[in-house]
Amino acid sequence: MLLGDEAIAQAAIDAGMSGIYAYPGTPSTEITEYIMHSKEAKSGQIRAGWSTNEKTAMEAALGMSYAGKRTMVCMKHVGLNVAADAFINSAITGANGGLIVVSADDPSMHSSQNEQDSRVYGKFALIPVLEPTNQQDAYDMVHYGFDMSEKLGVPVLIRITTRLAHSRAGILRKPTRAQNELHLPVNPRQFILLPANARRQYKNLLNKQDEFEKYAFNSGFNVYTDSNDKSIGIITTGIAYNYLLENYPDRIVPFPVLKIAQYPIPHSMIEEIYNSCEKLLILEEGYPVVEESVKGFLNTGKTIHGRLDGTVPRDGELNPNIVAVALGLKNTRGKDIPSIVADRPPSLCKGCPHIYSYNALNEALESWSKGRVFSDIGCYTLGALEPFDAINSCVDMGASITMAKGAADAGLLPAVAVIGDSTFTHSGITGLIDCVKDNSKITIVILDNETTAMTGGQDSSAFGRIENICKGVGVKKEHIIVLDPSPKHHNENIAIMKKELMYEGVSVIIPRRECIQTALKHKKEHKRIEVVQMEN
Ligand SMILES: Cc1ncc(C[n+]2csc(CCOP(=O)(O)OP(=O)(O)O)c2C)c(N)n1
Ligand code: SF4
Repeated sequence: MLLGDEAIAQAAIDAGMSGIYAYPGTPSTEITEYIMHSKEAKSGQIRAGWSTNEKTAMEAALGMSYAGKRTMVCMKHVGLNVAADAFINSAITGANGGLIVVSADDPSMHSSQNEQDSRVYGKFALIPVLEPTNQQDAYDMVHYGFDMSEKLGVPVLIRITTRLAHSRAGILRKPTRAQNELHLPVNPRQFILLPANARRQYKNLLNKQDEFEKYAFNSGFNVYTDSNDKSIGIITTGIAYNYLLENYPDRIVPFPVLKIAQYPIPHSMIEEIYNSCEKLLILEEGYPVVEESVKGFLNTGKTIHGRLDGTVPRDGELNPNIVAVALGLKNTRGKDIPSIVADRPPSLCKGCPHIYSYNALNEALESWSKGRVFSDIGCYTLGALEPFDAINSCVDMGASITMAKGAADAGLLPAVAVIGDSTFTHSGITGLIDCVKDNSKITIVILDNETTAMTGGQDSSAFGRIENICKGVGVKKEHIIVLDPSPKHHNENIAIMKKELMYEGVSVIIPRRECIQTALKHKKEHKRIEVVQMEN
């Protein structure tokens, strides 16, 4: 019984993958964690670990593919924005060893800033996309994806969504196979994207598009199931297929159904269902990608229902009930939530070091008007909520420092950036270099809880090195100040913050105390080791 994420991870191990690169992000994190904890990774047969961000992960995976080995790179959907430069260009260089990119989308934004649909990125890069319907598909598609990547010489994108990543099913495994031997690309110039080569490589990619579609037609992942009642034809993508089946107790849908799980969409399959049915209903998790493309190439006036005409809500994830309503079936929504169940907004853990940093910062800023604290993404984003009401922005990883810089350039003084230690290395450092170059008048607070807490406590790339990094990029030594964010240092911390807020240059304050949750975990591990040692 494996989570969708775990099924992908186990498949990668079984399929002879040599290395996985990733930056954590819900709902993709468990793929890498599963492989990191595997015996293959622990014995050094598979390279597994966290990268500093999604772009470095994507590039390292491309390097491993260049060297002829199978590799995977995993991220949440917004991570693909960070990796996009390398990702799009990897379609042009092509792959040597099998290269799979897994992007985990989060429709309904359970833990994300947006609900972008990674299938669009696949189309943009012009590479094959696989979208599992269930956990077994996810497992099988990794094997298939590595083979396709090696045969066609391109990276393959696997797009999953939250419910698939985080629900379990029984998996039938395939026999394990050996890893590839080290072998360099046959064409030694394919990875050199100088214009003359890039033009050739791009034409190669364009010439492969028909073959990609043939693969999608023949793989068996896209399935057309006919039925006598042609009053409506239903197209589903990914997990939406399950939501459709759940509406029929015997799992037999009385209408023709086209299940799409591999792209580019085979046009002939779409034409078949379109031509044989009176109208279509398109059910897809995320953007109306298939709907728009069907409307685009089969615009002969038949009704096509889906997200664009409001039959299915334009935003948010699907569920069996939304599908029931779209089909005019009985509304299967359960009972209303009883009023005794109160909404519980997320909050910082009791004793979290971020609490004391915000308490001090709020007091230090009392003599200035509100609206000058640019924050970032991590547990500390909860400083936006009551009782703190301490921050004024959260846009994308790294944006705190650069937005504060822009605001300071515009004359908002003091301008403050608040960023976590992992987010700082992910994409804050480059912004800091801009600030140093311009001697921007900003105060940067790097909340160092010595972990990547929000995604479950992964190691932070700059552990023990933040001051040196700041010094190394040119922040003046006397304006790099480490604090202990605890109540007993409250007044002292306010005084230091006030002083740095007055400084007309780049100032970095580093409140440092370990996250309560990882501290507890480390304490338990320590105890366990002591018990084992005593028993021995
Ligand atoms: C581009 C991108 N990648 C990954 C994530 C997922 N994510 C959200 S916050 C975060 C890191 C938080 O770590 P840190 O900055 O140290 O703050 P903490 O949670 O420890 O307070 C990650 C990986 C994301 N939102 N965006
Ligand atoms: S997990 Fe750690 S950083 Fe996040 S709120 Fe809890 S104590 Fe704070």
